[in-house]
Amino acid sequence: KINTGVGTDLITMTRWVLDQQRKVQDASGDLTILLTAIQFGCKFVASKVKQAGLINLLGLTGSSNVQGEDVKKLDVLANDIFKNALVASGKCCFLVSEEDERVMVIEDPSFRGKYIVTFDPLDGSSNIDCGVSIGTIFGIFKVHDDHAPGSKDIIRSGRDLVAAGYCMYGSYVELIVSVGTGLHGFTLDPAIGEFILTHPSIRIPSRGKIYSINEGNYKYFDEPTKKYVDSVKTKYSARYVGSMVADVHRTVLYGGIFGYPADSKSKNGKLRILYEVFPMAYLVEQAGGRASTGKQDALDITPRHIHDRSGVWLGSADDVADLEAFYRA
Ligand code: AHM
Ligand code: MG
Repeated sequence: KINTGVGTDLITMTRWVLDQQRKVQDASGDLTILLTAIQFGCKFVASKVKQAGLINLLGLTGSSNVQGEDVKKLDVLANDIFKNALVASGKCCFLVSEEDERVMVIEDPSFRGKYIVTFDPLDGSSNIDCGVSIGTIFGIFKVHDDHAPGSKDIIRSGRDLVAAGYCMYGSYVELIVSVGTGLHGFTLDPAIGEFILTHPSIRIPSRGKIYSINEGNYKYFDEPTKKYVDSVKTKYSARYVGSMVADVHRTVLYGGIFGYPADSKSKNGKLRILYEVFPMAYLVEQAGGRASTGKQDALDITPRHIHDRSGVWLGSADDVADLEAFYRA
């Protein structure tokens, strides 16, 4: 090989997905096309996030989303960007977005495909206005029967995911994905506009030294959560961004535990099963970590409604096991 002093054989995400596709079940190229659309959405949103402070995208639109929370302009934009990109891919039949109360059904047969994408287009809304890391989270399911897609394809266990990922818009832009063959990280090279494989086969340390939870909710925590938090606070460091993508990303790279449990204020937790809990649980498991409600594996939940929530703990396998022990005691 000629040594030019710079890397000339970069593994872009598209190249990597094509490689994976030769190894996994989907040999049609459809998943590759779908992931290309998602990459495009992430790059588009990343550029808007960067400009947000300058071009007056910040602030409220005056409307609220289906959970009754204020919607920021950037959330709306990100939602539109991802919906347009996903529909245009021609590989989806249903889209479930945090920002839309109803499932988006792709009726046009020429644009309809076999995948269901669940996504939170811009998570971490409380951090948008101050320029702290935010992200996109997505999960991908496949319909049972191409000819008769229905609600049974959407309301299902997390074990049925065929792929998932998140993109963090932080001090750098990182797209973390799994298609069921481990967890891999790609960093956006802004100069060439490509996601480059920088973190192949990520493994979460089996034990960490960081706990990440909104301790301002302590008085609402149930007894096992209080006891667990009390047990780690004397020996671990506390880190909490308040953006799930940033908190999970740190947990994936450094180890430790992230939790947003169900408590007396948020009876079912805060995070949504289909597009927050499931994708993150899947990704963490792909890296050798664990995700649990405290009582069962998070991927084994089956939601009843598309916007259902659940408590979740995820991260290093030994740390999650410690937490679960408090629930069994
Ligand atoms: P959002 O979808 O409105 O942005 O809320 C989800 C976010 C997560 O990113 C984060 O883990 C959590 O809410 C933080 O909640 P809190 O501010 O209650 O600690
Ligand atoms: Mg969210």
